[in-house]
Amino acid sequence: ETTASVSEAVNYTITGIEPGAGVFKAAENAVDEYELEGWNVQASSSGAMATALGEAVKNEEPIIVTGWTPHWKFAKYDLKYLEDPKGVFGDVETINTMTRKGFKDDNPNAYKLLEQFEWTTDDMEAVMAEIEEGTSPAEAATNWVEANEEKVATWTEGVEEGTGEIELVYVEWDSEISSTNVVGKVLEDLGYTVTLTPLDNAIMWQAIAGGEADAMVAAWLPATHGDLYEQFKDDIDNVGVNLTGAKIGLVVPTYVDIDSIEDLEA
Ligand code: PBE
Repeated sequence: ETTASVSEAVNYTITGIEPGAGVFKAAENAVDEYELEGWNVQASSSGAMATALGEAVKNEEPIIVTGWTPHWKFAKYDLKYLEDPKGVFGDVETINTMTRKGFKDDNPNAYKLLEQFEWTTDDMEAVMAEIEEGTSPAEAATNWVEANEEKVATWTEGVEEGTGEIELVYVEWDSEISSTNVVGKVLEDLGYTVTLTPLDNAIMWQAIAGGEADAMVAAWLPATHGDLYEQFKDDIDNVGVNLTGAKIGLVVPTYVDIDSIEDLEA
């Protein structure tokens, strides 16, 4: 397979996800930066992208998707990131926790839990894999919390039980479905009534900055959500890192015979 045939076979299309996602915007920047004239980043959803990827792998057809780590797809399929010599997709990142201003004073114990919440890509991928196999997010979160008592104990250390309502906002990306459900479960076990509200990316940030929601654990920095962080940082409380080793980029099955975004043909 020549590189031209890969470009042609995918119809000069990158299979994207929700247009509000950082990785979608970065893919559009990559089309500009690498001068991929005639290429299109197709708006879709995280679920539909995963379905399209699964179909392509089943038929051994070329496909290029907007991808990210942590994600179950790397365990399920043989995939690779395309090299990005221009650095459009940024480097290895962290996922961060943000609350509305004032949440710390209103709810010091829940805040402390959020401050102490930190896990690994393996932890997150374990929850994601169970959801991918058909377990509901709430149940997968409960199972993970029960199987990881020691780690959860480091998050709840010195945290007193509480009451009242806490609203967590998130986007329905596989990674954030997992993290938000796990944190929600731990807060529930501490006595809180927790609501999980899925939103579009920009609206999630806005909800925290405007004080309409309490917290989120879904901020990918410095690059993926860098624009939103700049826009809202003065009006939110940056609690800190909850995961290191996150990454975004263009992802292809290993049988696709190109290695770099530079191999794509205009
Ligand atoms: N993602 C998953 C998000 C952040 C988490 C990589 C799809 C994004 O691109 O904004």
